[in-house]
Amino acid sequence: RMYKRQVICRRDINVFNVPFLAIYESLIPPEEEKLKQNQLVALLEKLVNKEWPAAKLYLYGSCANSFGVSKSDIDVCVAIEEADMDKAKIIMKLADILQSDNLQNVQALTRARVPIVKLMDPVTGISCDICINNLLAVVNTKLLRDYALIDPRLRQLAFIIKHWAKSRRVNETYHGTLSSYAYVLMCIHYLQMRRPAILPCLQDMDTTYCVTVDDVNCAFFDKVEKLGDFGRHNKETIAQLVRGFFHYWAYCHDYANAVISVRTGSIISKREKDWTRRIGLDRHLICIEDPFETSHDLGRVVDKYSIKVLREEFERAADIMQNDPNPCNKLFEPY
Ligand code: 3AT
Ligand code: MG
Repeated sequence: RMYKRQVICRRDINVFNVPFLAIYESLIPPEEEKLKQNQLVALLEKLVNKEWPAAKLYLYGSCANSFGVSKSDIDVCVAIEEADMDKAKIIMKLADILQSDNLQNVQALTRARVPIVKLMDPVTGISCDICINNLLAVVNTKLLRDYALIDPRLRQLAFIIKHWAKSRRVNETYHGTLSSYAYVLMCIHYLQMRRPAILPCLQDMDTTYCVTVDDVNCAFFDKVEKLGDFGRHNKETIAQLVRGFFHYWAYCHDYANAVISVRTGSIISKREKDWTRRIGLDRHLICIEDPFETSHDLGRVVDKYSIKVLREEFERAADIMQNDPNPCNKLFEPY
């Protein structure tokens, strides 16, 4: 009798695979969006090259890392070798140039951590942020894209987690919650830690790609097509992974001592990184190591109020995945 009861009570999480995959599919950008993005980049390249003929444009962030949902803004990096001019001045000049060509709402944000020009293209309706020489972001974009090619479950999981974070308003760094980049790293790390592993640790393998950017050596294995079907020994489904991800961040992560590290494919200790004390504004209440700028904690935006909000949201999501009859709606209910 006991046995029977257990079988009846345990819900089969796999009935939610189909609706979760349907949500994922609905978020994928249609092909024509890519064409419009390329059209805008071509226009920007033409304008930038008039002033700086040797400058190169790179797409980075979600329009290039394969974790972009439909109707996202695009992130563009202009690489200029002009050491004598400071970034703020280049940004001002760039804004001037773009202003004079039919682009709308051109704003130069020179005081941001990463100075950018923001604009909207009325022809394609796409908004865009342009930064100067932020090549580490171009490299971390490639790392994320390469991880996404290894197992389809990463892109599915990350789309669902990003969609949840936006719906629940915990994807707002200016309010002390986490960036999309941080959430994708959390997903990669989670899949690296599964047993059997669903993702390898590319920075721990033979180097096939290597660049040095701003004195940071970025080296990893990028021949991901050679990995075959790396995660095949792990049969976990998307619904199980969504449930497991939230359960981990709600009830298993050691917030007091642990740092998640995609670079090593493991958990490392705060002590080892000297992230145990608050220094300036860095409180290290949730620690996510940047894969290349290893002194950089992507959780540093989180403060003593927003950590509570974040952890309550993880618990809410974990409980919904565990008990709610309709988790695919409840999870994404607007906050
Ligand atoms: P959205 O779809 O726009 O929410 P995204 O991946 O484009 O997601 P962001 O616009 O927040 O994310 O950031 C754009 C890129 O900038 C992503 C990553 O390559 C880089 N980036 C963002 N935050 C950091 C950071 N704190 N450190 C290093 N690189 C970062
Ligand atoms: Mg973006």
